[in-house]
Amino acid sequence: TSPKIKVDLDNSTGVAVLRMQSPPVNSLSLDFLTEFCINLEKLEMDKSCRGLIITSVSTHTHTHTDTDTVTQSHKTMIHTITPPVCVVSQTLSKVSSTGLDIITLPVCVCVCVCLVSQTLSKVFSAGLDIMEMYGKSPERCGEFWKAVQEMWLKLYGSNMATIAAINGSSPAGGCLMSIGCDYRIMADNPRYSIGLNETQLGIVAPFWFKDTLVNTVGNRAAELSLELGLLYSAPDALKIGLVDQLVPEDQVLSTAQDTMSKWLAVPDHARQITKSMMRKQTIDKLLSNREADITNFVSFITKDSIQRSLRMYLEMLKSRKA
Ligand code: CO8
Repeated sequence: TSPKIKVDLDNSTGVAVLRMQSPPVNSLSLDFLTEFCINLEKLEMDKSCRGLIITSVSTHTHTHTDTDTVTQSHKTMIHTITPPVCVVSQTLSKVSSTGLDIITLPVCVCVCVCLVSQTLSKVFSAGLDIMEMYGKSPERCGEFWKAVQEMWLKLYGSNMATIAAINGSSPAGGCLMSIGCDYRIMADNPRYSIGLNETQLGIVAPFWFKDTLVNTVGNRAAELSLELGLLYSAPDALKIGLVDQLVPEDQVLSTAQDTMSKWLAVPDHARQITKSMMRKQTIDKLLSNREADITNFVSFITKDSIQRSLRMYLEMLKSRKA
């Protein structure tokens, strides 16, 4: 199977970019989480790596040639074109760079290479893979949950400076991954949402999800957000401090790179000790309750009523599509 994660470490800056590339929605399956943790561990041990940016991308390459009038699918595509690799007709590039009065575009000829697939470009991560929690044996559920814990422990406790470059929706486990980082930059697109929406699925975010959210947005916002299972649009997420900054979609990664240089200007040891001082208590709480947390998860998720909730949620996802 092809890798679900691609890591590029720039030795001159000491910054690694980890791209999630598991279509259609970067859901966190056991395989994905295992690969994620292996990559994180490698970077953690590599003394030349000081900063980590996590983002979503697909290697899907879309080549398109057309002589027709611009259609809806062209419009969608234009949004996802990454400028450096986009070769388009004069008219099209002009219009797309001015922010898009594309409805009035005339007949055009275009040849474009999209770096980001249409499905994946809308999603940072859809969170835990629901199929890993539905109809699985208790043993398998336990193994899966251990991998979820491991992902969070490694990320939340990382010595690297970590930035989430959130270039799409990021519900539930995707949000957990984002708030596990030191800083969050999200695409300024009101269609993208982020939050811990577990209650909407009829399940309960565990205490360490809750603790991470409280540490990020404070008790009251966390309480509202968890009880109602709220998914915040990017602008609303900024308002409550769930993300730190919004930037135009095509600048998410470059802003993360710029921001990272500020984080890396702080001496590593001072930043790391401070980070540990802020996060250690939360991490220790899970470390000392790890087995009990796995047992809780397994007995909760395998309950008939919870399985029914998950089935209904999956059906809702499918029907929404239809
Ligand atoms: N897991 C598995 N499959 C998924 C998931 C997921 N989390 N999300 C989407 N999919 C599937 C869809 O069913 C669909 O499958 P198919 O193509 O076979 O119909 C495919 O991925 C594409 O999905 P969409 O068509 O919905 O794609 P969109 O681009 O329209 O939307 C979204 C993308 C916004 C990400 C949307 O898919 C969505 O909202 N997904 C659900 C996200 C969600 O609610 N995740 C919660 C997971 S639970 C979790 O992370 C924490 C659980 C903590 C457990 C605690 C228990 C004690």
